[in-house]
Amino acid sequence: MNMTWRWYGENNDNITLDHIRQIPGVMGIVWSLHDKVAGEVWEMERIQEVADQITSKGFSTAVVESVNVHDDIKIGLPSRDQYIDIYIDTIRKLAKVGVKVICYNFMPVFDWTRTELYKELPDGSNALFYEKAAITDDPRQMVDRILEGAGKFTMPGWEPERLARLDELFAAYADVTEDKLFGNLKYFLERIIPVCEEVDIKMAIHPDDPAWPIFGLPRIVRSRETIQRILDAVNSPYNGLTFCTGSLGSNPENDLPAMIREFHNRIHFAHIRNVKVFENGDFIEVSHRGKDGSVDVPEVVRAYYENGYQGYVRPDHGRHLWGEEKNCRPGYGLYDRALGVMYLLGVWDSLAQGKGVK
Ligand code: CS2
Ligand code: MN
Repeated sequence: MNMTWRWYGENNDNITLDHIRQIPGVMGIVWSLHDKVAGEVWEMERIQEVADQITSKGFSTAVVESVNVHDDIKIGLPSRDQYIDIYIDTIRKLAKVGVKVICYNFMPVFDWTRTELYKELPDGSNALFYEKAAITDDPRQMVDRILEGAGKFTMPGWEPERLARLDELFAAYADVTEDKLFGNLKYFLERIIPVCEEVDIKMAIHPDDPAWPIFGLPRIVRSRETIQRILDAVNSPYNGLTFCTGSLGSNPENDLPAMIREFHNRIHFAHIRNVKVFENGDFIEVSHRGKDGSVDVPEVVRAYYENGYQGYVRPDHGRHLWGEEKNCRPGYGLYDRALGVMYLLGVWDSLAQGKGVK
């Protein structure tokens, strides 16, 4: 288990590399060029600059999250080829600074979707919340609420310029069915995976969050069956997964430890977080501790441990604690994620010492 931490870059995150150095066990930084919108060229100098910042503090640069996929690729427009060429160019450049895994998603229009960013938990902390009944037919309401809550930071997938064109985007996806979206993913993978094999970078698709279709948009990475279909579409270890227990765990039908046991050879990046799913299907993000939510986190870690998992791991979203929501990124505060690292390593270390932690 190679522990990492997602960092948004200098002047783009309230947490610094020096803070991260003080969290025990973190070996690598999960990074990106966050000012780049999907389809933009990543200049080598910019890549090198961030990679140098990271390595100068003793961290590995091995994981990039995300290189976002342009909507034209997901929609399957003729212009997709030019955007795939740019994607390939970025893959090749990232290989030069030691990148081994690229996390990406193939969700139409939105990345993760929530109805509230600061929902209070019984202990007085607050966290990202999804209320099924608050998702109406009109996504505009939700978008405005999220953008307002994000404060000074631009969140990946929630770029205001892009979301200003919401109607246009929805219209472009109008005839993109689940099968068509899957076909477009396959087309994309067939072009990029040979390059990944050549430069030794593993692609790791992130599941849809939440794990069901919303606003009539298809979602194709949401269950055991849909994941199997993607892995089979291009059957190479370089076509792999980011296994996010928070995203997949939003649907209690997903048996997460069983899926890890089944797919571990193709999991290159593990996002571990906990969600509490209510009977009506609403869910809220909670601490990483298994007992606090619906995800059996110790069993998740055990499934990795027992399969000799050596890939990258990070705590995913955390709650906002001790008032930090005033200046941190939603879901990406310091405290709960640091507690998460320690919890995950605690479970792992106990297993490694043969003590079992049922
Ligand atoms: C994050 C995602 O919320 C999450 O689980 O890990 O937003 C993730 O960064 C993207 O979907 C990857 O492209
Ligand atoms: Mn995730």
